[in-house]
Amino acid sequence: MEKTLVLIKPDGVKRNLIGEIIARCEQKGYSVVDLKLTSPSREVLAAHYAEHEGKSFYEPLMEFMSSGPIVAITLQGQRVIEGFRSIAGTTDPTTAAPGTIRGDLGRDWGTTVVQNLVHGSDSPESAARELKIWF
Ligand code: IDP
Ligand code: MG
Repeated sequence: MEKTLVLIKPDGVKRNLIGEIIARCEQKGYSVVDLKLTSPSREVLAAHYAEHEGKSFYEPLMEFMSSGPIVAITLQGQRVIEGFRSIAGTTDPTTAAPGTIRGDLGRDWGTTVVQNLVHGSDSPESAARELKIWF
């Protein structure tokens, strides 16, 4: 069965949205098969966001992702990679569709890096790579 990495980013944990976000995954029909609250090292974050190294928002992103604990989840189900991206919504929470996690629960807080509550792997290759980094 397909698995994806979901992260509840530090903004989601600080805003006490862990339950709400997991509930949306479960209500969709996906199963949490592994879960931990973790404060990742710089090495873990650098590996996770290797594709963004050198971009203007890279350092703010690393700082943001180090600003508090993260919930890491292995989520399972048929087509869960695509399905979680769909319920998460697009990257920018201001314009993410209502009904999505980012669209309903997120907004622009005036920060350099977009704070958008969750991460979800974007392909089978990313999911395999990222799950190995976090679990
Ligand atoms: P995704 O999380 O929707 O897959 P990515 O392009 O992989 O988006 O970017 C990773 C994270 O970096 C985003 O979730 C967001 O927090 C941040 N980010 C992406 N693009 C920008 C940008 O243009 N400005 C500021 N922050 C960004
Ligand atoms: Mg991404």
